[in-house]
Amino acid sequence: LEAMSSLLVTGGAGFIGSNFVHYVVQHTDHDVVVLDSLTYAGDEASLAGLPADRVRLVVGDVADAEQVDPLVAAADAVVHYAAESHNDNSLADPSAFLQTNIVGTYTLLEAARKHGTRFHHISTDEVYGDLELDDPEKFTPETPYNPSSPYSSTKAGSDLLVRAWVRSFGVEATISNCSNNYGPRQHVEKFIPRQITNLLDGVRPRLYGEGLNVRDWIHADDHSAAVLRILEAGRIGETYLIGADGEVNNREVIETILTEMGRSADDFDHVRDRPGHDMRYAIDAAKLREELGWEPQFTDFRSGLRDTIAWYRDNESWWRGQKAEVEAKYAKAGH
Ligand code: NAD
Ligand code: TDX
Repeated sequence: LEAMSSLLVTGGAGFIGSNFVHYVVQHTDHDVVVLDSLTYAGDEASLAGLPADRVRLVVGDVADAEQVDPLVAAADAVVHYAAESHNDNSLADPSAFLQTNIVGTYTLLEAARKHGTRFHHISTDEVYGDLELDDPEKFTPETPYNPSSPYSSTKAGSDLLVRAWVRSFGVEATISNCSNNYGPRQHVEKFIPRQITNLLDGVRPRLYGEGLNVRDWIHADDHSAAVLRILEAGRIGETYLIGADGEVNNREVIETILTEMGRSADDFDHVRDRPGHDMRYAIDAAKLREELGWEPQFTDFRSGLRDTIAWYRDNESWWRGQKAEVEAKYAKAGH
């Protein structure tokens, strides 16, 4: 990737995609075109304050070949974040997950093939299934795929399409599988923002089951830095795992949020567990660290959470409109 390139960022009005766009504007000379259909999870407000001469939003669907084709043709690289991203939604109705995650990725790959455009595919550690709490091994790029949910199975399918388009058609693609992200602008349906905004509303946090499930938390900015390194120096056809050794169980996350917000650590409720709930994710990021020299900057989870809490406190107008509908959906599912 040259120093002043034009990036097509799909899903750039969502959580991780918008953090990537902000990061690119701050840390590089690249221009960005965001392609985003502004589903319930996308918000133009997440791109507010960015320079209009460097960032342009195109509202459109990644599965719409006619719209995708000229955008991919004009880009130096595609960074593909757009997806249906929430496990609980995929359990309630998987159809949009197949359409966006599978058909959308296929549509972009076909355009990248036609125009010879560099392609980076954003994926998740959930494609590997889950680990036992006491398993000494973490996920590596060699771990066999074994997804559990409709969401993770469609992400796994999209990864396999990318691999096949590299091998069969010579598409210049890379893949990254990242662990759980946290930070500003995450939809309030997700675990950490849901609990923070519940507490701001005077509602007790909601822990699924016993809450011993472990997630490997990484700040969204560390994810963005890793993706930029892969765009600059990653080897075509390779898969890089992104993670910052941030394993914490859900109960400890809730306790940390509670104490950071001045509440007693046991001031939460246990609610119905998620069907098929993955026990533990853990990433071995040795390849990314050793080959590309990436290191995480946010290594203190409590202080990263404190900043995230402050962001939600200061930006109620960003999340308020999401909250009632999300909680109504959760009430229906017993969560
Ligand atoms: P998000 O739900 O916050 O954002 C998704 C964005 O994609 C939204 O702006 C939405 O409007 C857009 N979108 C959805 N369908 C679209 C379509 N058909 N056409 C165009 N745009 C569409 O998701 P996120 O948490 O930011 O995740 C972004 C990517 O990162 C996803 O591919 C996800 O699988 C991956 N990922 C997420 C995490 C995590 O912890 N959240 C971890 C690893 C990987
Ligand atoms: O209210 C809750 N209480 C609770 O205990 C919610 C919403 C979640 N949970 C639990 C379920 C999970 O063990 O917290 C953990 C995190 O839940 P989510 O935020 O839904 O994330 P997860 O299912 O782990 O998936 C996330 O990380 C990987 C992203 O949503 C995916 O897009 C990404 O691929």
